[in-house]
Amino acid sequence: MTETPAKPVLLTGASGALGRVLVKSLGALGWRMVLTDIVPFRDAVPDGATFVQADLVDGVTMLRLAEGCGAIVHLGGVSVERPFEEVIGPNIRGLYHIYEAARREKARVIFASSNHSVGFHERGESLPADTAFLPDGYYGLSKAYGELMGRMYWFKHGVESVNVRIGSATAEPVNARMLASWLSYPDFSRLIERAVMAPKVGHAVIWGASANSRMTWWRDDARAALGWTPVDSADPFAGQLAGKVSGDPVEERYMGGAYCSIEYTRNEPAPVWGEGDV
Ligand code: 15L
Repeated sequence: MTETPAKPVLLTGASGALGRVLVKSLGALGWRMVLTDIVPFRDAVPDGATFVQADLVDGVTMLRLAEGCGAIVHLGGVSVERPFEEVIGPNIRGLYHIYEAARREKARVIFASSNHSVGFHERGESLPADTAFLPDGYYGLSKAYGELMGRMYWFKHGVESVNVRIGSATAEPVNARMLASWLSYPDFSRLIERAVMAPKVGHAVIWGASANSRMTWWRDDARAALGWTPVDSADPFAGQLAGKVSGDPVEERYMGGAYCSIEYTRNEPAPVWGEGDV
């Protein structure tokens, strides 16, 4: 039996695709978990876990659910590009409730950030974890704000966070972009496990991608401090996916892919970040 966390872990977004992956993998390790989501949880709830259907916007319930927890794995909220008014409640107000709960419980937050917080960086760049945020929409903007909220709670209250900028976490890669951005479910599960179990993390940023040889976009994060090394790779899919591109120049230019072209209204190409007057 591997080591388990000393206190239960609150997992938000438990009913989503990645939540269900974690419930299974962490449940199999014998972790005690409090699961929550705005929609019902339809899989079997593992021994040692309970599920409570709740809205992140309900701060009192979030405080109650976090009681006695040592870590909050926060996957909940809007997880795709949506209009501003839909994003603001779950991803900003809801996140504030999570950080307040973490402050009260002296719990660590594992925040599901996203590559879309830096999505308008060009694919030819190689970004360190402290690169400038360059969100590609309201969703990516909420993730950048979320990382900054964690930074504020770390400096002001000593609340630790691991901000995982997830690339594309799916069962298999499905297009050429994902030959770089893909994060396998097993690599994701091991990453979250290490993010909870690592003795000290401070305010850490991790690029959430597997060991893909095309993953030249992101570098220099806190994985060594966590003891996480991805082992899977999208490389075996290169033959079938290398030509699977959209033909949309905006989508193919930037790391954020299709999210960059949603409601895009520029007529001339944007300058490259950091070169010239941006
Ligand atoms: C994300 O942040 C989304 O949650 C997911 O649905 C994918 O779009 C992923 O990014 C991606 O960029 O592939």
